[in-house]
Amino acid sequence: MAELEGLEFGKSDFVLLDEVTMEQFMENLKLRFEKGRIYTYIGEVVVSVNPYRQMDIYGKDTIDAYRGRELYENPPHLYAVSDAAYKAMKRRAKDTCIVISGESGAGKTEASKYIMQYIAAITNPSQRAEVESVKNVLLKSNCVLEAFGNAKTNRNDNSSRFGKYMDINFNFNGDPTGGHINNYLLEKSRVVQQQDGERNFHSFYQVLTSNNDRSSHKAVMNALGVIGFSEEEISSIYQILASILLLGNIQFESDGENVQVLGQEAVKHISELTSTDPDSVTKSLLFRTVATGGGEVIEKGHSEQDACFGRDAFAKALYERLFGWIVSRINSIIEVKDYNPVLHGKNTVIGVLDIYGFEIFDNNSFEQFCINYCNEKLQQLFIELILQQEQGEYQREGITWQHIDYFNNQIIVDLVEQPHKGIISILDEACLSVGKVTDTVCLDSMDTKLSQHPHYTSRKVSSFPSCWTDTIVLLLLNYFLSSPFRYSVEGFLDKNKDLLFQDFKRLMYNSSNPVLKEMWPDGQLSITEVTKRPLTAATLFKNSIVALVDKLACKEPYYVRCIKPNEMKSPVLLDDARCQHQVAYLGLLENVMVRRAGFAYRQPYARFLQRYKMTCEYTWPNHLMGSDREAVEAIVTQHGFQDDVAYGHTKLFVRTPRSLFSLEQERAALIPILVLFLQKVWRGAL
Ligand code: AD9
Ligand code: MG
Repeated sequence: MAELEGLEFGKSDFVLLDEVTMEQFMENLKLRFEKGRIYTYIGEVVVSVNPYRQMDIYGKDTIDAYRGRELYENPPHLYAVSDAAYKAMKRRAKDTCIVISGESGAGKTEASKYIMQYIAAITNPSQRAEVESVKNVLLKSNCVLEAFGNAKTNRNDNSSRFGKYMDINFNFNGDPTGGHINNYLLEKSRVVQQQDGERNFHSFYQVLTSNNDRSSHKAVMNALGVIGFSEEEISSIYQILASILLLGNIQFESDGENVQVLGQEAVKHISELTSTDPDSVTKSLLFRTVATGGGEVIEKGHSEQDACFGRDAFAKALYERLFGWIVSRINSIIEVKDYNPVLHGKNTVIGVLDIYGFEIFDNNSFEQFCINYCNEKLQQLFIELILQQEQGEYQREGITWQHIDYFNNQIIVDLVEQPHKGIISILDEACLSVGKVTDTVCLDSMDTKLSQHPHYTSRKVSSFPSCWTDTIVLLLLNYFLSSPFRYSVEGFLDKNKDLLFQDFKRLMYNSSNPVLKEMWPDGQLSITEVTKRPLTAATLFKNSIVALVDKLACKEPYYVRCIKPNEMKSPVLLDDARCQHQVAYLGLLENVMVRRAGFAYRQPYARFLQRYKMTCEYTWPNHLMGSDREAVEAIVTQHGFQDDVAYGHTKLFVRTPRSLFSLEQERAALIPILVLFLQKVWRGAL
């Protein structure tokens, strides 16, 4: 078992701070970071600081030290919460989930991989082949999803550009039997446009360029094979990637009346790669089929601008569908088959959520709006579940509990998602209305409907610095943030409509490549059958996040809150202001307060006794009391903090951490004496 940390490493749980202030929180965070202690608890929540260096804390020895242990038996670690989630799932048949949050580059994806590796390492001790194969697919899926869903950004060289929630299913033995991945809002605009210094998705470079990318390509090919993609499927994937690259070579030329494709070679290659007819490719790039009011179907030539828009939308959609198809193909391979609950017992689940954290750039667009809305929902769930959990535990243990107030960000969530009045509704209305509605007109409509809302303001409603352009909405999203979020509404309507001409869908559906055809089932609809009011991007995203929150809410949650220490990817710098900001918007101080408002610590009587029995004459060397609870009462009374505790049915609850702290100190002082004593006993000197 790993040694517990000494006091020189700071407090391993923020609940033990003398006072809950930002200053003390930061002091402890900094001290621990400097000493290489990147994990610290708030109760059962793990706060993790990205070390930006390889740490020797994930090996087999460490896994063994945490396996089957309680949280407080070892120094804080991801493995301890993974084990807690696993134990709850196995022993109590509870569905659990581990929610990992934090901003870009804070270490979420790395954490999710360590968690999965831990679960893989502690399961299937008998090495059954079918379980090993499920574990393999689950682990290898990360490599494939990262290749297609991650990209180098200015904040993170391996930034996930999609949200991921993975359920791992377990049988009654506690071994993985399968899983399911949900993906959220892939940032597909990156396919056609990247900010300075950023790259497209890794997958494009892996087939083309530098040594590093080439070796990753080998790993991806290997992973695809291990997961069970057929050769035909793998070559289709790379044919689609090549087609997207070639679409980027296509330009248009207009003589004022007609528009032509420049780049016939590219068209020819695309048609070969997608198994479609070259004339049909050209036609769908230049024309769109429209149904007139009288029910007639006509072909309308694109303007040069529309043709460019169509080409880009096609490239983005090809990539998005490819990504979605890869995920669903993995799902079909790892889905639990032939599970009979009567024969096999309850099928339990651990969910792991690695989703984008709050994003605040200088210029925030539709994607940031969606991502930040998602974080508001998760933040709300975090506060509700943490409190619910506390209250539930007190109730179960028969302890009286004083309800404490907390900020409920429902008001902000409502501002975004409420039917008719919320921002998404107003956006949708603008997208679906006939006639020319611009981003600015839509902003006017928001101003009219929302100007009275305490968390909404815009240029029309307040006065802002002149450097902020006309099309600015300012939303005071998130209570914890000292500075407000600004979004530029420019491009909101186009991104929300997410229009792709039906002609492209039909083109792909008519491909003679069955893999490609499968990705475009909606291509079989004729233009008159196509719904005139498709769900918008924001509404689809909202629906998926509501479903996600419902999924999480019915599970026992465990949290990992990741902090990015600095912008330079430095292993030695903890930037005070940057970290304070994250501590604030993750609501960590509030989390500590909630935890302390009740009983900061609780332990089953037997565990408490085991740990502290040597500090009391009635329990050491022999336990002279009747029950474990009575023995614990003797320890508490001898140390004089009987007014600071409550006795539950199975656990002792300690209100202020200081009581436990002094007990810990006494224990730490006694251990060397006891070791000496025991050595003497062993040597026969006593
Ligand atoms: V984003 O929202 O997807 O842009 P993440 O996922 O929060 O972001 P990621 O896990 O990708 O961040 O971590 C960023 C980089 O930090 C990694 O590529 C590693 O180089 C580094 N990192 C993060 N966690 C660890 C760790 N526990 N040990 C060593 C780490 N390096
Ligand atoms: Mg990530």
